[in-house]
Amino acid sequence: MRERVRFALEGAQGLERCSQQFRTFPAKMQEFNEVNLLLVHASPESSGVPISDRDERLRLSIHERERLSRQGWLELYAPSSRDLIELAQSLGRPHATRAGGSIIDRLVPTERQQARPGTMSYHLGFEEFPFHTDGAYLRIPPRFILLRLADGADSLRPTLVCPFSSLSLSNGESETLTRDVWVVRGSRRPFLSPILSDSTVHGHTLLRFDLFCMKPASRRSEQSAQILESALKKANPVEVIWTPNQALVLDNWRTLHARGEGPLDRNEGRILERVSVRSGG
Ligand SMILES: O=C(O)CCC(=O)C(=O)O
Repeated sequence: MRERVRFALEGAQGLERCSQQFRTFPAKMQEFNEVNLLLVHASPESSGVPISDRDERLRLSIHERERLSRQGWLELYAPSSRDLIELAQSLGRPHATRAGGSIIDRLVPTERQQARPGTMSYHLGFEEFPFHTDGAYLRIPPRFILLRLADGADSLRPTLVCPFSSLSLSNGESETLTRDVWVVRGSRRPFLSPILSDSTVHGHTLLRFDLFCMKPASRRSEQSAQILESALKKANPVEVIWTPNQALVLDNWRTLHARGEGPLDRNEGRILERVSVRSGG
């Protein structure tokens, strides 16, 4: 049984905008005062979204940071795109996924013929997306991915979330994932990387997995994909059902996500906003 996540937003909808600066659910507003996080601001010129001049910026409470760190993902209340950017700023440095692009991507299910080469839609169209990490083609993939249902959008498709730690791999299987080498393409120069790397970012074990930009460097390395795929088949992912003003934060270095099944073979009005965040910590 998948854990189903649905937002109880009704009570939050009527909040004044000044209360919404605290972004979080009403019951958690007092936690805001606990916050004392370093903010690293995105450069406004690289964003299509205005960066706020307010003194108070939305940020994760200590309690939410702790939950994100424990679970590898977190749901949040973000009533606007600007809120999403501010939350992203509180986690690190938001950046465009493609050079010259906007800081906020709009993810719209697209049929194969119309999709940009290199994207998952190009290979899969309206189908489900398999479990992956985002930006796997980058030497250092974004640390955090923030997703939000765009204003006016609607979707019956869930996003599935699966923290690596929930896969309960044996030590031997984790070692294979750390040892087997893959060729990663999609950025300027291909490079080699294992699926689980201890050496990419000091002090972190980084998970990289996207079979559309990674190929085993040798027959032997195929074993690591089999290990991960078989563990994912048995996994019990969290199923996030999208509702208005809902946002999701993923620790992209240790949590996989997937696009769930849709009821229709066309886009039913789903638009997700996505912000990628660089952060060392
Ligand atoms: O649509 C979703 O639920 C997730 C989208 C996704 O996985 C992606 O674009 O990388």
